[in-house]
Amino acid sequence: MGRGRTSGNRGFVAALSGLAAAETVAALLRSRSPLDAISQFVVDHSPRSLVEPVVRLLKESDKPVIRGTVAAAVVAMGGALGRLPRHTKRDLAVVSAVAATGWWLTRRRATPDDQASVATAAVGLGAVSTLATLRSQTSAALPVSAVAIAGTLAAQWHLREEVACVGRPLFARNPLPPAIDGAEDWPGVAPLITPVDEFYVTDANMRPPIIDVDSWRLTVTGEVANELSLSHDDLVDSGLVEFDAAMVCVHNRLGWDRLGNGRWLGVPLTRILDEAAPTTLDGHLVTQAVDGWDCSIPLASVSHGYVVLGLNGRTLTAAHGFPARVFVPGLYGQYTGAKWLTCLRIQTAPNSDYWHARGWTRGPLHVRPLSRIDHPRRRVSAGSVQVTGVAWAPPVGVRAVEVAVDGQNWQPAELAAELAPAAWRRWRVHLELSPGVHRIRARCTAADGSVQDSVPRPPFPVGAGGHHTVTITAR
Ligand SMILES: Nc1nc2c(c(=O)[nH]1)N[C@H]1C(S)=C(S)[C@@H](COP(=O)(O)O)O[C@H]1N2
Ligand SMILES: [Mo]
Repeated sequence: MGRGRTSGNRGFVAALSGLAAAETVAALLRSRSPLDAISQFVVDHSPRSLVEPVVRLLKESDKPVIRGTVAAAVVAMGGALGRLPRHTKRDLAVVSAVAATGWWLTRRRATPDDQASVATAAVGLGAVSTLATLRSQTSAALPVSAVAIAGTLAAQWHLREEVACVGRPLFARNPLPPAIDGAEDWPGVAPLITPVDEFYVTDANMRPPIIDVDSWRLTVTGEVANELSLSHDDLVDSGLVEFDAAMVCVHNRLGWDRLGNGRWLGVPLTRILDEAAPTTLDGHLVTQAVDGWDCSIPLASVSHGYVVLGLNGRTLTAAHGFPARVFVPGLYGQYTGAKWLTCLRIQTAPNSDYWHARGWTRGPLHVRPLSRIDHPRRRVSAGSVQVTGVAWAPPVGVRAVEVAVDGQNWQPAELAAELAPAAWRRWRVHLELSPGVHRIRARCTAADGSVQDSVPRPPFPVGAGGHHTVTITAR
């Protein structure tokens, strides 16, 4: 009994310490850790039928949960191994197999600046093997576990700081006037420009790749007459254009905030493509990230797109694609271009994109007009109530928003000034609400006359549909 528990703990402690050592070393080397690499493998190999419910259930906390689950599984495996009778050769074989797998996984999707991951894997998993064979006693388990957990938390904290980094100021050739739409004092409505730290983050990466901007180049290649290799300074010096536009994730559900309205800084794609001189006109532009993630856009759809370098007056943060990304306003996020961009390739044949390979339709998938009720969401005092929200229909813009209470007729909402057709538009309506429970719905009409779809539907396969509806108790 006592012996069993002791050796069980030995396995736990060995696995925990190995993982912690790997996390800590990876954070110090600013590299991908084996834990992230295993989690990334899980993400990349999850079928769409699993991804959709996970995104729906966990929202923004999906990655910590995946990482935590993988860590728990590794530690549980260690515990199980430790529980078996001692057998040095077998333990060595198992630990070497785990190390080899970890080493292989850390090299998957590796970035040019990420070669240290090899060292990380070796060091981290070397620690596992050492610790696994250590004849650790129960009394040693507690302090070792404590140190392991502290190391891991410190490493996570270190990387969080890195990801949250605020960019340096960037300036546009055509600075826009201050973003004001007259809705500044409307209650509860989202800000006109979404602050960077509130701007949703969606990607298929466990962590943003860390990129050395001095050696970073954007190459333009494929079916072009002039191949290009542009540095960050080349792009900045070519004159940045400022533009306002909403970016929307196809996973955004009714009432969710998986979209943001940004004031972006970028170089028009047409300017770059004109210089490269494509030799085909009906080809595809493959936008590729440093880690191989890709998304292609038919050349016919890129005319109002940008290579974006900045958001809200500063360089992009790591989470939002530093140093550069492609953004074509009006296309859903997963069809709009790669963050952490490194290559633009013109092809005649379509590409098998990351999401296309996982069962999503081939792009371009256009953002469907939608409106969201921001305020109130639950309770109000009965009487006169201001209902506020945002509506979007990029790139054409919002023509009208209407609201219906308790299944009655649609009534027009007041629209705030339009910042840009591709931006979101704030709206409000004054209602008289009697005490009781009320259901309020909103719908948007785009400038091209298309009306928000009334049929409720999930994000797959063309983006969410239906009317955002809130149930309000007025007292
Ligand atoms: N390299 C890369 N680019 C990417 C993605 C990704 O997973 N990898 N996700 C796309 C998706 S699904 C969306 S919604 C937007 C999100 O951009 P944001 O995180 O800056 O809001 O980036 C797009 N670009
Ligand atoms: Mo997305």
